[in-house]
Amino acid sequence: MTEFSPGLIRILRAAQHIAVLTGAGVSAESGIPTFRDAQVGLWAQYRPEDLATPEAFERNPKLVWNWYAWRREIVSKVRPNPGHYALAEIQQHVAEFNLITQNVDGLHQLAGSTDVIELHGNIMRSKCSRENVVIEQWVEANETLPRCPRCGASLRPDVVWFGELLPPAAWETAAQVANSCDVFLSIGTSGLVEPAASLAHIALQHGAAVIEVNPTTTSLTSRATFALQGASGEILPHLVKAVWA
Ligand code: BV8
Repeated sequence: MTEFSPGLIRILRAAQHIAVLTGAGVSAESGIPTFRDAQVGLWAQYRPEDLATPEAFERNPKLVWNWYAWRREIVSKVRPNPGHYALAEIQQHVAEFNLITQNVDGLHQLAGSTDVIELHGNIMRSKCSRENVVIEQWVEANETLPRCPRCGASLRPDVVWFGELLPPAAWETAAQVANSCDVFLSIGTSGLVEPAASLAHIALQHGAAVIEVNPTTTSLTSRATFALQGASGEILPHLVKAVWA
C-alpha cells in the first residue's frame, strides 16, 4: 500500500479548490506512447516536434494527416486507466475542481471528468484549415486529404501545433485557475512545453501547495510541495482512498 505523509493528506482534505494539469504520462498506462517515448514503427524516424507544426503540414499535409490518423487509431482502441478514473472521483469530493490537460486523447472525458480544459485541442476532432470551423465527421480518402464540406479547403486536426497560440479561452481559464487554487496537482508531464509548464509556477507563486506525480524527476520536482514518485495509475487511486475514503 502506498504511504502518504499526514501533511499531504491534511492539505488535500482541507482543499476547497483543486486544480490539476495532466500530460501524456497520465495516458501512458492506457497504452498511448508519451512524447518522451521513442516513436515506433513508421513514425520512429520523426520527432513529434517536427510533425506537430503548421510548417510540416504546409510542406507535407498527407504525412502529417497520416500521423494523426495513426494516433487516432491508437486512441480509439484504448480505455482510460485507474489514474483517469481517480481524477474523475476527486472531482466529486472537492468544492471546486478544474482539470486542465495537455493531452489530446479525450480519455479524461471518457473516464467521467467534466468541464475538462483542453489546452492543446483534441485529436478526435478535425477543423477546416481555412475557417477553423470544427468538423466532427469526415470521410477518410486514402490518396487525398478530406475536404471541408463548407468551403472545400483541406481539413487539419483540431489540435494546437508548436508555434500556434493556445485557444484563448482555455488558456485564460487555466491561468486564472492556477492563480486561485489551494492545491495544484501536476501529473504525468515533463513540463517542457510552454505555456502549459508555467501553470505550476503560477500556482506556487500565489501560495498553492503543488503536488507532482511522475515516475521521474522534472524541473518542477525540487520546487513542488510534495513529489510523489511513481505511476499515476498506481498512485492516484491510493491517494483517493487515503484522503477521501
Ligand atoms: C505558443 C498538441 C505562443 C499537438 C502539443 C519557438 C517558436 C515558437 C514557439 C516556441 C519556440 N520555442 C519555444 C516555444 C514555445 C513552444 C514550446 O514550448 N516548445 C517546446 C518544444 C520547447 N510552445 C508552443 O509553440 C505553444 N504555443 O507558445 O504560442 C507563441 C506562438 C508563436 C511564437 C511564439 C510563441 C504551443 C505548444 C502546444 C504544442 N502541441 N500537443 C499534438 O499532440 O500532436 S504539445 C505536446 O507535447 C503535448 O500536448 C504536451 O504538451 C507535450 C508533451 O509533454 P508531456 O505531456 O509532458 O509529455 P512528455 O512525453 O513530454 O512527458 C511525459 C511525462 O510523463 C514524463 O515526465 C514521464 O516521466 C511521465 N510519465 C511516464 N509514464 C507515466 C508518467 N507519469 C505518470 N504516470 C505514468 N505512468
